[in-house]
Amino acid sequence: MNNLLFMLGDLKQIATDDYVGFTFFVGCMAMMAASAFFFLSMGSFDKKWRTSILVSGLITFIAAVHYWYMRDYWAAFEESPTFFRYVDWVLTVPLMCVEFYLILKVAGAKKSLMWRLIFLSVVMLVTGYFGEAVDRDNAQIWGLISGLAYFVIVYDIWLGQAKKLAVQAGGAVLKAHKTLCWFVLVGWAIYPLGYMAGTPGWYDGLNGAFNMDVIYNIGDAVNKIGFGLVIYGLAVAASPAKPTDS
Ligand SMILES: *C/C=C(C)/C=C/C=C(C)/C=C/C1=C(C)CCCC1(C)C
Repeated sequence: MNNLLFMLGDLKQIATDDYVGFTFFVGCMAMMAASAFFFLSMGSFDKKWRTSILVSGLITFIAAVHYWYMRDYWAAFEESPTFFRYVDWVLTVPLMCVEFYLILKVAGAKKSLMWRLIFLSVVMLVTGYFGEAVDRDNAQIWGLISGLAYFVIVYDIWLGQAKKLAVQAGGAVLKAHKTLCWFVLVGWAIYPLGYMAGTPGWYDGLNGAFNMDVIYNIGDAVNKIGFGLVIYGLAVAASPAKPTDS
């Protein structure tokens, strides 16, 4: 923790063969660019979509700030910035749950749905953190509990209450909901792969062929920016065309 505070704001060089550091750097840029895009596009949408777009921008912006620090941390120590990583996730993943709620509000989604998803996501992340940082010897047990919370989220949005609301809403909302569901099922599944690459007892035999941070960085770019673009697409599809658009 002392090291952590010591190096903040320090600018370090990225070695040309440091591909992990490179993905932190590119990730940071991509998150910044996406944030600018979402924030600047907000004004052009119908009022009811602005909060959703704002949240998309907040997700990538929070990630951009964390990537800034993670990039530095990696450059200084060549060590996984696990602490920053999980602080980032514990802020941004609940915001992704809020996105589900926001788009389903038109069909009468209740706050309880949002809190349920947020709670599950926090359980998923806190147990993951324990396996990765606190109690690595039991990484498999923590990973299993985390995975269970993940499955409940997947169930809720694909088949549970959220799904019913999406069907009620129909049209562009249903379509966007479906796409977000795919992101959670396939895009989020990237993370347990990273976890297994970074904790003992899974595919140790491959001897570091996969780098946990690279996998996480790819997952973040796909999911955070992808999620935001789905919401953006929904806002475009569901906003009445202005006369000047023709
Ligand atoms: C923007 C960040 C996102 C969308 C992060 C998502 C993270 C996960 C879905 C992590 C899931 C994990 C498991 C399902 C089991 C192993 C431990 C985790 C935390 C890596």
